[in-house]
Amino acid sequence: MDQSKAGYISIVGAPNVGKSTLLNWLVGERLAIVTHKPQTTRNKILGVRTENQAQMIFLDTPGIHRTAKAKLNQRMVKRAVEAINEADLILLVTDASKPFQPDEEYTISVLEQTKRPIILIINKIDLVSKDSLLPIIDEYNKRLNPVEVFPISALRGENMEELVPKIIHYLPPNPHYYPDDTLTDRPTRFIVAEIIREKVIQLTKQELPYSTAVKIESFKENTPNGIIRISATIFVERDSQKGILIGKGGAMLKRIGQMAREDLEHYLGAKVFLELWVKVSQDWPDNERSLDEFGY
Ligand SMILES: Nc1nc2c(ncn2[C@@H]2O[C@H](COP(=O)(O)OP(=O)(O)OP(=O)(O)O)[C@@H](O)[C@H]2O)c(=O)[nH]1
Ligand SMILES: [Mg+2]
Repeated sequence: MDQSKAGYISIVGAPNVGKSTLLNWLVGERLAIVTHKPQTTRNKILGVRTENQAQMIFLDTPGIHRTAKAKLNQRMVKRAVEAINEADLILLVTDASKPFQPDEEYTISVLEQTKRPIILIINKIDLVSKDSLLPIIDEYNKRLNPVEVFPISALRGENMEELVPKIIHYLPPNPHYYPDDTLTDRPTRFIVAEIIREKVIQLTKQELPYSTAVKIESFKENTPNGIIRISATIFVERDSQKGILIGKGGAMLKRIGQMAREDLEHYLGAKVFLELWVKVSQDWPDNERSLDEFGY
């Protein structure tokens, strides 16, 4: 019989490179929200995949970035650095379609301090030609000495099946840490709040995506008609943002609610009644107590 293996695999990289898309593919469920805007993920999100004797415990992380702007950003980067230190194996994700960015330079400088094995994932190869990959591989080989290099498309699932056996190869011998049918340690309420936040990010512009946090006020499952009743508050930083989020005659909030409800019904497999509120929490991204309250 094969030996039991288990380990933590941290998915790290600059913002917007496709870390959450990769996590969702690896676990076969949508655990992390995905948007076209950078700095979408704010927490460490654990996703478990168990294949026979091997248990892979993935940690999706916020994009590593330099701006020390708000306390929220500092906490986000701290979470990612923690995940690097907790990992048995690191999946470093980079975006092949973009020129080398300062945030990637910063990510490399953080990773230079770790002795843990790194698999370099060059993502979004569907957007580029093959020969543009060589300079990227060269640059990373010089700096970090990755144990493997994988050009993939997380969006299209290209080259991804080969990745899983490689990950298993680098896992240490360990008993499984979680029951084999575990998917995540995040409660349903967390994913529900994130799905609502995803819609806010997708539908709003400028600084608003970065100024919103979602808190689930109530989640009632066992109603007589089988409808799940969810009440949530979307927090913004300033009064002026509240008006924009609600929109003319409530149009924007209604669209957010509609899109979120459709997704939630799909995710929860039940009819959903969703009630949304908007409140101002003055400058919350810089307020430690608010960050604690919102789970950051
Ligand atoms: N074309 C293409 N787009 C991709 C691929 N993988 C991810 N994307 C897109 O890239 C954007 C960012 O993806 P995410 O998975 O949210 O990226 P992330 O690294 O988790 O971003 P943060 O959480 O903000 O750090 C989304 O619009 C994805 O659909 C890919 O392989 N090809
Ligand atoms: Mg993400």
